[in-house]
Amino acid sequence: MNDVVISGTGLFTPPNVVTNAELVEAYNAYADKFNSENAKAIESGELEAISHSSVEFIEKASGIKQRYAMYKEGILDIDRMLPVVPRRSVDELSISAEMAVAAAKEALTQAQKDPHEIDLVICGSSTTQRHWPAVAVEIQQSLGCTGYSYDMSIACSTATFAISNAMDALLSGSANSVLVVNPEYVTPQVNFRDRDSHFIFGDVATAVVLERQKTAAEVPLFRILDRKLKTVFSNNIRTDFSYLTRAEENLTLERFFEPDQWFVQHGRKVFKELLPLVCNLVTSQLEENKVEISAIRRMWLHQANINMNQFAAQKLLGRPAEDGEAPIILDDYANTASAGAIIAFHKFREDFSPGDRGIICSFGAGYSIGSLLVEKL
Ligand code: CO8
Repeated sequence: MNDVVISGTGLFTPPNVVTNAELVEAYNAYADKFNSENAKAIESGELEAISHSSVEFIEKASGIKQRYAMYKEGILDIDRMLPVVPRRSVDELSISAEMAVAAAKEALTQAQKDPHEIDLVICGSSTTQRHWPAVAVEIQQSLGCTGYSYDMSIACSTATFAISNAMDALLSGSANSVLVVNPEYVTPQVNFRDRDSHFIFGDVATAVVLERQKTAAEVPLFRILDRKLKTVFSNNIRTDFSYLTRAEENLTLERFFEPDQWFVQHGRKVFKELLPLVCNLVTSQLEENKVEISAIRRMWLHQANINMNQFAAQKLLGRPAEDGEAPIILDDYANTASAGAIIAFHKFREDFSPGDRGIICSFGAGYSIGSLLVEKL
């Protein structure tokens, strides 16, 4: 029998808050400056004027009220609109590792596990700090974990896909206790000059400890009854930022700041195309496991957009979700890529009783969808 359990979760919240009002004020000042500096070209029709952003739009269209940032300085400076990220020496912990280690410590404490009992660390993130050495190995060393570790990425579904990998390792016997960490240091990849997306993301890190029930301490446990993964190619959420940019012909510094080097999406298309895929996947997962939707107490959904979550929950339940059935953390954290569903699970599960079931479901770029059917033991 599959006896893989989640025995602990952790959350690291960065120290700085950036509100919608602050972001919009900076964006609008940038737009005014751009429009006045390009007045002639705009008047002649050569360039289009940039419209203002609005706090009301952001909250209504996304449900986001604020986000957290590891480094706030620079984000609101209209001549920069990027965090000022201090360069760290190779002897210091990298930013992603620092965030992950903080979340991991909470998850390990919850699971009552010593770091040396962890023999696999999977670091999953949409925004990998570097390619090698794997950040997971750095985290493994910093915590004092044994065994092996690796990095992986499948955008917003990275956490659920990483948990699925952890299950494979536990069930095959290649690991006995797994730490999955998701440091999402996303603000440096956000184009704060883009009206459609300047408000979407925030920084955070989450962590999950997984093991087999027989090794777990007497702590609240969630058994993973089933996991289901799916990917379908789409260009609607994309970044072309890569080491290849540096090797392009006719390279200039400006090239690194062109639109395709940032996060880019066609939000409406994503909304329309991804939701049916998500609902079909969860519905078929429940059918395959002979679980009625009425037996699902909570859905910890990916946190990209409040309207999207309400739509998905209503479609699956056949009625609007009631309080607590599909909790939202977007207002506080914004979209934190792969960490969103795990933040919701971390914050909203204490009221579960033995036998209660829920779904942790992520969805995002790729497209990628990962759904975990869990039961409180
Ligand atoms: N202020 C005021 N008005 C605005 C603004 C703004 N900031 N932005 C757009 N508008 C205007 C538009 O111009 C448009 O005006 P008009 O009707 O006159 O043309 C109007 O508002 C409506 O625009 P939209 O149709 O685009 O607005 P929507 O209601 O669709 O909301 C959203 C836009 C919020 C983007 C919405 O479409 C959405 O959230 N869609 C789902 C997106 C999604 O789930 N994406 C997943 C992304 S996460 C992921 O997988 C990425 C992982 C990688 C992470 C990397 C991190 C950097």
